[in-house]
Amino acid sequence: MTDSPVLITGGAGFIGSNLVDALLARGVAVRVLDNLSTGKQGNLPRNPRLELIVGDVADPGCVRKAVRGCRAVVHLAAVASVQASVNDPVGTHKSNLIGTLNLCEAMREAGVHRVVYASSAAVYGNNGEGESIGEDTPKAPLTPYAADKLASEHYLDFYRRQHGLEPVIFRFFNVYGPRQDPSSPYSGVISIFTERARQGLPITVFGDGEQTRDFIYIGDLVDVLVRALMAGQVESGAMNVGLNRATTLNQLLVIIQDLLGGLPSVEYQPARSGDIRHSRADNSRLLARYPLSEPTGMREGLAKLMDLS
Ligand code: NAD
Ligand code: UD2
Repeated sequence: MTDSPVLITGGAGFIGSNLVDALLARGVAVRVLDNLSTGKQGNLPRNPRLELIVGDVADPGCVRKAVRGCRAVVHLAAVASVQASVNDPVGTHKSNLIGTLNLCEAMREAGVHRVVYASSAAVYGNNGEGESIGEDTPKAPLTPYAADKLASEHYLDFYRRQHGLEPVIFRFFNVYGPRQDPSSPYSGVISIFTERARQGLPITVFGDGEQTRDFIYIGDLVDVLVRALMAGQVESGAMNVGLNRATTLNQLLVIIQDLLGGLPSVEYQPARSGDIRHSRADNSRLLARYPLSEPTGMREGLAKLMDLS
């Protein structure tokens, strides 16, 4: 194995910092490029094999410097909040699309081929609701965030055809686990519920709590990301990353209550406008390529997240 680092853009964030830990544990050197907008230096371990470049993917010079000498890239840097993209489409576009283009150009120049990309189930909008959503479901990017994710997929595919890039495009469903930031009302529901439950603060459910999501534990996601980085060959086309399992918010709350031995008050408010009722990944393409032997169950994942296992 060469000693050149894997570059993780957005490596100081929730998913990125968990991936950093996994790669370092496997003896892989890591370079992180992060502007620390939502990521934190404190998410990263002190390790001589880890280098942090504080900089912006929207800055081509900075991306060029970060890519130089790397063996592969995992591109996670983005403004991950859909609401932020609705409030500031131009500002978030610089991170979420221009950042991807800068990376493609820098990789082409440096002769780096492999890039694992974090797209999102948001590209499907409300299509496929109630079914398990396959990759060929018509796309309906309803927000600037989703439009930039889908456009990034297309640009990566252009660089694959034109310049020999090897993109692995993953559409993440709902990821949860340690270091997911609960501080915004639009943070992942599990990070909000568990944080509030532990602090004894009231919990708000938008709607009747019977909406479902396909939650995947960060450890399982990271495992897939590492395998995609190391894979000999990759195929074109995007892959859903989810477990094809539906969990209601009410079921989540029961498990959290069970694990903590109680729950603060739970208030049901009207559903958020535009909220998706059911979201579940058809993950057959993923499983054919990266089988998940025993994905983490909800109870086990929530226990790990709350440090109870
Ligand atoms: P996060 O906010 O914790 O991580 C994003 C990281 O990117 C942060 O460290 C942030 O500081 C950094 N960043 C943002 N803009 C940047 C820029 N212009 N230049 C450099 N760094 C920048 O969010 P996350 O949940 O870890 O998300 C990681 C990726 O996965 C994102 O691309 C997100 O859109 C995607 N995703 C996440 C989920 C999920 O459930 N968490 C679902 C679908 C897709
Ligand atoms: C996820 C992504 C979003 C986008 C979308 C695409 C996260 C955090 N969000 O949104 O970026 O990709 O998928 O489909 O990954 N809820 C409550 N109480 C709370 C918070 C949330 O009831 O305090 C509800 C919320 O209304 C929704 C469900 O919980 O019905 C899940 O919300 P979420 O923001 O975790 O995830 P989602 O799927 O809406």
